[in-house]
Amino acid sequence: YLDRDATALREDFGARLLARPDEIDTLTETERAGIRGLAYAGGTPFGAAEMDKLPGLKVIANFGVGYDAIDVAAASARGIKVTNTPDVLNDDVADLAVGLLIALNRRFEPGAASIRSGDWAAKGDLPLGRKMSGRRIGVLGMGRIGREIADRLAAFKSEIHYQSRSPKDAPAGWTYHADPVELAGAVDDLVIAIVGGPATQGLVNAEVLKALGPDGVVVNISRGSVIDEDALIAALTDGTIRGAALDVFRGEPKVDQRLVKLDNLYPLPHIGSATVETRGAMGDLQRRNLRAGLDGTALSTPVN
Ligand code: 8YV
Repeated sequence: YLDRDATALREDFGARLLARPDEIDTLTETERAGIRGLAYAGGTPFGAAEMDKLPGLKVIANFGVGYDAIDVAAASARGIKVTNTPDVLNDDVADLAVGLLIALNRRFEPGAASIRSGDWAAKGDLPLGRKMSGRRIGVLGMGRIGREIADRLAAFKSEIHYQSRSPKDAPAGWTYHADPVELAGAVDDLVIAIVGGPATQGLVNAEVLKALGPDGVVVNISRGSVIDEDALIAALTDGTIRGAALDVFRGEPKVDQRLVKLDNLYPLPHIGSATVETRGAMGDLQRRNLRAGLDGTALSTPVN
């Protein structure tokens, strides 16, 4: 949160900050009964057990487009509205995905490291990178963010391939694939932009990585759960694929130390939406939803 958003939640809604859902247990029964709205942020699961501790809860306003941490079915069963913050972050997340593809193919991190270590002067130039413009790119998940990524990559002269539940109304020349293995087999690099949650758990597995092949790189800006991280570690270690850039991790913010040690991994700490502009827009939308949920008026961006 920006300071102004935390302040607005406190001052306009009388909100108090709980660092984690289990801190609900530190509240008195009267305090818990008085809570009608929840401004939620982060990936800690929030399910039926947590909801049952807050009998007056009317609305959970998630700070983020992905609401896989929240058990929406449990909320619906209790008459609790859930909202999210779609669209306002599409540009930032898509920018990051394209930036990561360029960083991997043009070897930004090894380049910067060779200057910092003095290796450039001492040992000379680094091995060459790969041309990014014109690479065939597979976008896994053609939702709002996937579409922004593909539009940007089309401007980089990429051939666009995608996989989603059904073919989209996409520009001529974009190719739909029915499954992730077929998609990976048809492209040079793979960008993951699909929703998290049980339905996509481990979707990018050893078979998909093998189909991508030894010249391919993977970028993930969606949820760590979508990649089978053990399979990814193996593929990065044995050269099944060339590299990966991840903004999201299974069990984040803790990151598997086997991954961290790999020099063909470019890791970022979940910063897809982390700009002043976008976090401000997310905060505004979250508070609009929170207010509407409390007042019982129309929600801007309802989930259930
Ligand atoms: C986070 C995100 O919500 O929108 C999403 O789904 O993953 C991010 O924008 C943000 O980091 C706040 O937790």
